[in-house]
Formats: sequence, C-alpha cells, structure tokens
Amino acid sequence: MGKSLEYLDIAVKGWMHDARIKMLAALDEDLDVWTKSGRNDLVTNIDKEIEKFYIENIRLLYPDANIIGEESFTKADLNVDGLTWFVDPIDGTMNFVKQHSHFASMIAVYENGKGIRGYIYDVIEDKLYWGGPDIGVFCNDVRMKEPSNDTLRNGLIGIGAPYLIHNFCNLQVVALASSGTRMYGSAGIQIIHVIEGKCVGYVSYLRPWDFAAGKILAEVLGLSVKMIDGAPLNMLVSSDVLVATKNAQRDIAKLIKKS
Ligand code: 2AM
Ligand code: CA
Ligand code: CA
Ligand code: CA
Repeated sequence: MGKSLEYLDIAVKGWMHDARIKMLAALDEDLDVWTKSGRNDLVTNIDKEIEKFYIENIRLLYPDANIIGEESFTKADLNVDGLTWFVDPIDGTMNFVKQHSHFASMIAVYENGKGIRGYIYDVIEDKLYWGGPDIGVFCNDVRMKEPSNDTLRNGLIGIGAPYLIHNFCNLQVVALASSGTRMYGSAGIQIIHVIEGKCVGYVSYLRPWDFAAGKILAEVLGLSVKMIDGAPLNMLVSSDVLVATKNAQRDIAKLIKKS
C-alpha cells in the first residue's frame, strides 16, 4: 500500500471533516435534487460534489488505486485487485433532503479484497466511527468495545422498509420475534446502531459502498456480516446483507425462508 495506515487515517479524517462542513452548509441552501432509478432514489449536487472531492484527494495520494464511488463508478472500476476504495458520499440522501439528520458519509479501503479501514461519519452527531483489523474500532478518539452478544428476542432489529413490507425471506416473523423493529433510512446509521449495541442486527438490500465500511468495523467488533442465508458477501455485488450479533444471526437463520 506504500504510505502508512497512520498517514491514511490522518488524510481521510481530514477529508471527511471538510466534507461534513460542506454538508452542514448545504442544509441552509437550496439543493439541486434529481431522481435516479425512481422517485425514492435521489441524488443531489452535494452528493456529486463530495464524491468528486473524495476521489480527487484519493487520486492525489494513491494515483493507482481503484475507486468505486456510488455516483461515478463505471464497470471498469468493479474489481478488488490491489488497493480499492469504496466511496458513499452521502448515505441516506433522502434523509439529507427531507430530515436534515440521520445521514452518513462512508469510505472503505480494501487491499486485494481484505478490509483495511472503514470510516462511517454520522454528520449531525459529529461522530466518526473508524478502524480496522490492526487497531480496533474507535468512535472519534474513544476505543469501542465489542457489543454484547444479545439474542434476537432481547434486541431491536433494523430492517430495510421494502424487505419488511414485502416479507422478504419471512422477515416479518423475524421482526415479531425481536424486541422491536427500527428503520432509519441510512445503512451507515443502522450499522452504527449494531456496532454500538443499540440493535442486535440490521438487514437490507445493499450495494457494495453501502456495506463496505460497516463490514470492516462490525467484523473487528466480533459481529457477523453475511448474506441473510449465511453465505459470504461478494464485495462487487449488491445483495441482501445481515449485520448481527452471532446469537441474533443464529436466531434469524432459524426463522428465515428463502424468497
Ligand atoms: P443512499 O442514500 O446512499 O442511496 C435506505 O434508502 C438506505 O438504502 C440508504 O442507506 C440508501 O443509500 C440505500 N439504498 C441502496 N440502494 C438504494 C436505492 N436504489 N434507493 C434508495 N436507497 C438505496
Ligand atoms: Ca443513492
Ligand atoms: Ca448508501
Ligand atoms: Ca449515497
């Protein structure tokens, strides 16, 4: 990878702090908003600006790196050979536009398919969750502990709304077997809740930049990050993703039915 991980951490945190200032300023201005695949799927000028800002900075320091950014990737970028960056400039764009809260900015760094660093920034709370297998996980400067290995019955479960509405894989039964269901509209925010131990799991249909950073942080903290049927995730493919305590993962596996 060339430069040290300490160097990388300082650089990425600087970019993300600058991006946060841009996002907060944008909340007081008129946004340009476009739809993508449908009326629920938005992109703003700020998503595009921040992705461009991250990619320009990554390219300056790591000119040979492969970058998979939500708003700009092409098929040619879809490989994980060497150093690969996953960029989701605003995760929860609908929340950014409608709620002015519950959105995140996410960056992940993989080397030959292995997670090196994940960064999830809860912009409104000003909390940056970051780390990797060599150093552990931190919330800002505070080291995070592994969440307790709670069961589904004793914990809250985050579920992507379409999955619950359509009862994908019998998830309505999973929801009823838990202590309650939570939906925040941002994969990053929901994964933060699992690594903090506020929820025992989160399941949704996600794209690689939605789960790349969270997978690294959650696995370092002893959580399971797999497809809902327990199959390993492919870092280049969108799929159902379950981030959960090991006990909740086992409980959910008993209740799901393949759709
Ligand atoms: P996004 O805001 O970066 O697009 C809830 O919508 C969560 O699912 C968000 O984390 C959102 O990320 C993600 N998501 C993934 N694919 C989506 C899609 N096609 N439409 C809306 N949200 C999507
Ligand atoms: Ca999007
Ligand atoms: Ca996203
Ligand atoms: Ca996004």
